Amino acid sequence: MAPKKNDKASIKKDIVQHSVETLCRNPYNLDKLAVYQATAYSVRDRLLEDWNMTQEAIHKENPKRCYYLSMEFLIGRALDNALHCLEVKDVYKESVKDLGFNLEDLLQQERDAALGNGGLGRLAACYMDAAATLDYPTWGYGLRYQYGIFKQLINSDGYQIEMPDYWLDSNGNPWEFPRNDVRYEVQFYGYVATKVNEKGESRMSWEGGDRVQAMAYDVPIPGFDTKGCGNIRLWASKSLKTFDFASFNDGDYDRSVADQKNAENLTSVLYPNDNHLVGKELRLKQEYFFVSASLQDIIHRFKRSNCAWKDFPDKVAVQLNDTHPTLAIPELQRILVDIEGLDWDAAWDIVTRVFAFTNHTVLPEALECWSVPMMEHILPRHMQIVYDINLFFLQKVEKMNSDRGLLNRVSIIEESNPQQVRMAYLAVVGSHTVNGVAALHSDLVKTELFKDFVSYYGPEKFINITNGITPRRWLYQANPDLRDLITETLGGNHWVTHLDDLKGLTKYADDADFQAKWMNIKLKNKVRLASWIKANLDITVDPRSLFDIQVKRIHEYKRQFMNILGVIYRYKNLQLLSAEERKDVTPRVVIFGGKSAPGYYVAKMVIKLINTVAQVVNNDDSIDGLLKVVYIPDYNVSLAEIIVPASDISQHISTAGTEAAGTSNMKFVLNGGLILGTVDGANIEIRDEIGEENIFMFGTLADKVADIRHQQKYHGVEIDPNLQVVLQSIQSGEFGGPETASVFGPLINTLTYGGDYYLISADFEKYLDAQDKVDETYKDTAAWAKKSILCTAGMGFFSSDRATREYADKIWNIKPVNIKEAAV
Ligand code: H53
Repeated sequence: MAPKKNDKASIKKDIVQHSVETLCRNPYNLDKLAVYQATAYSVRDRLLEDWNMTQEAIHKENPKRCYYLSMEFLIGRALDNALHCLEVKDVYKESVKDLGFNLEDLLQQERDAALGNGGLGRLAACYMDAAATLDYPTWGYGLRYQYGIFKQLINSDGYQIEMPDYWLDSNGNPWEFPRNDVRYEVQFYGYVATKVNEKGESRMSWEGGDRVQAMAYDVPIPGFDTKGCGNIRLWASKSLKTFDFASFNDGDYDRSVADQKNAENLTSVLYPNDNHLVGKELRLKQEYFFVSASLQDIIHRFKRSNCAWKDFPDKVAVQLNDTHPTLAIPELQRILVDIEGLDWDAAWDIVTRVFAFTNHTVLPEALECWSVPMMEHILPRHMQIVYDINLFFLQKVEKMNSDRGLLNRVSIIEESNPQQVRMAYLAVVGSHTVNGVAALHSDLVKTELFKDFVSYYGPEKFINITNGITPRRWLYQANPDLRDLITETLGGNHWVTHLDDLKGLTKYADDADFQAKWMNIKLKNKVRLASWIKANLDITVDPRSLFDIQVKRIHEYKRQFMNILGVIYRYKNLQLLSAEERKDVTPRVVIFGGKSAPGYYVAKMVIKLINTVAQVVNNDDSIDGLLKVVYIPDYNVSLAEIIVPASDISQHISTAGTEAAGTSNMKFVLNGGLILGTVDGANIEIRDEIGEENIFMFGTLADKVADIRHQQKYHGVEIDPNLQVVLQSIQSGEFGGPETASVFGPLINTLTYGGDYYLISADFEKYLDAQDKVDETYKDTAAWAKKSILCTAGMGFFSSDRATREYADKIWNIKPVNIKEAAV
């Protein structure tokens, strides 16, 4: 087949053809949605050529491959990204214009693929982008949820309301290829029997129970400046049993389709918790369904290459994105021992050379533990295998050190009632390498979370790979004006795939002309966001104000509560100022966004407080518009693309030692936004790269947090005097009246009676000081511009290309595939 041409006439012809032949629409009566879809199909055709070529190249070369197993991929929209990666955006813009449409309008028709909660899922998407760009033989595996992360509405009382995200609505999804021929059976429940195989050996066998089917859907992931195109294979659950005619004929219509519905429910919804375990049976089934289908597929591909099992680790690397896919460890052991007939030790040697595990959190509430009775019920054979893995591991530990306390501490089984399987420990024992996601976090992983494992295995098994973000989506696509200025200044777009090139901007940091251009672009991006806010929320904000943004999941450890308490403090101070004094005030727009887990009461109260404060502040004419508060509902990837380029300051203010890395911090700084942040996660490395004079850092250090908590436990919390004033104003009903004030009682109690676990009071004064410094610095436009330029210039290290290369070299041991050569 002749390759698709990228001239205007061919593109227009393709779009019209898809309108008629794929969508069955009359070309003279097309709406935006139809033209978006036809355009998407035409782009998909072009991507498909690269996809096929890449897969063929990998097939021919048959190198070692890596599989990235992640329960979440927060991809966002695909069309704009594909147009940029294929470098055809301009010609497409003109083509659809000729057809009477505006490309930017069409892009808005696409629904986000929001198959993730937050940082972990977005990181997976950034790594797939980098792997495709770097031509690595890497595939992602995930689940094709019918409902992505819920849609968030904010009601008129300021509360979060959740609505289902049925993203695969009747319009279909042009960005996936259903693979009707790629299906596997997945088993649940049942019992374990002993069977004699053809060699006369006695083997365990998992019998009975229920079975569902996993069907593959492939999502192409375009690379940049390459013919390569990556792939994420998502599994959907289907029923193995077709329509039940007996029930149907009996008139029991519900029952006739019940099996089908039950099976399909398995991959119906994404669990909406970020950094928090829920422990529901359906979630455990999702996790097993996911790893079972993925491993069957990986093994099927491996077997086609006619290699022996002993070569499996030389052909296959599997990265576990957090503990969610950890059942892959006992599952591979089961396949090798029960089905393939390997002896236990040979199988375990293979398993432990295949898997590697990324830890993304040290928060106790996020560490997955599954109850033993539940696991025994759903996965009886796996439970036995986990017991055996644990037994052999503990025997080895005991040989080295017979301290009973140690055995208890490292046991994969927690001796609680009921017993629990500690998934993170299983992941450590079954993997050859464990990595944290930022330097401080990896340190805490070694010295606290897995301390005993480090003394058993030695420190080499535990490494750090600091997270990275893709510059394609997060600068090249989201900030076209800055992209063009950088490209013009650096003399080409080599930087898009070699982000260290941004260093070249350093020499323009003091150049007044360059500063003016730079700040003008920032202003333009702020105008764009201000227009969005006006159009969608009917709030007027002045783009010349300082834009101060905190957008991320709402969680106590991220301390959005501290931010809004600081806003109240600012508001009360403004009220006290004379007209003369006000002239000296830097006007601010404080912008929040983010979803709370539906069952997370305290986080939902924080949202309510922010909206209640916004209501009062935004309607108070006496403060001369010097402060505005905006809550952007339904924060998602597409909104981030508008929000991130518009920040002057963004806040990353987690209690030290709680945010593993953070990745939105990187996105803001890459776009010339300064950070107000704590000494936590990747903020620290960002400071090291851009220079401490270009970041506002404050707060208790991680190694002091435990002491303060201890102090508070025995001596109570000493509430900061400024904070006291703020809390009193909430309690007195200044925000929302006396009835609303009582609603905030439980929230305020988290600081007082609760023991202020996240150290808001302890950090409050330093936080306010840092905010003062921000205000002062912003008054000097040239100094600010210089900092902003140096921020972007220093961000080379945080490219997902660097991070993915580190995974490839230090963990996966894979090399890029030569796609161009294979294509000839
Ligand atoms: O993973 C991000 C980190 C971030 C961390 C986040 C995360 C989740 O989004 C969900 C579960 C989990 O264990 C960790 O909170 O700090 O940047 C990617 O590594």
